[in-house]
Amino acid sequence: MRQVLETFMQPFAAFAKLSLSAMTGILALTLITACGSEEPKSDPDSTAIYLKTNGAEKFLIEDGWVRPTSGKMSAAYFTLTNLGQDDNALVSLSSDKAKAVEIHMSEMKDGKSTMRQIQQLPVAAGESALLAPGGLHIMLIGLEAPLAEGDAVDFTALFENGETYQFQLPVRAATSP
Ligand SMILES: [Cu+2]
Repeated sequence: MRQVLETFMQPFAAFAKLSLSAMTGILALTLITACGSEEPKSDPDSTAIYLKTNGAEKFLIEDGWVRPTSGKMSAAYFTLTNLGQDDNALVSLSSDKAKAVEIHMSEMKDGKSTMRQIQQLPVAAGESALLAPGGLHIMLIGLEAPLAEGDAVDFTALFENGETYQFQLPVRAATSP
């Protein structure tokens, strides 16, 4: 009788073992999911983009955005910080969404807002350049298609030292005019 009972119990013991390991797996999955929700990507306030060379952070782009438009021109704004040890300058930009991308400066002239192209944007080591409405901005000229909120624009930036970086900015309405 004892022999029979042991044989009978064996499958239950195996089942108990299996379900314990399955539960451990479920617990691990839950932890991964919980950690995943803390990634900066899902945080709408986190807009820091690090431009790296061989793993070293060289530039930081913060609060970047592109103005939505149904026309052929738009502007991009961000704060660019030079994290490197050497002075540098943003020399040129390009984007697959626009025929030309220029660095511009807005100015008031005789009571009128005008803008002019500037050849390069210097950023000293440890310093930041602020691009914002009414001042420095990145001009997108000859847009291939309208830019709507929720879209994203890819840029390639060339710096004075010959390094190029790629980054993406979201299209969104201005938070301040
Ligand atoms: Cu402009």
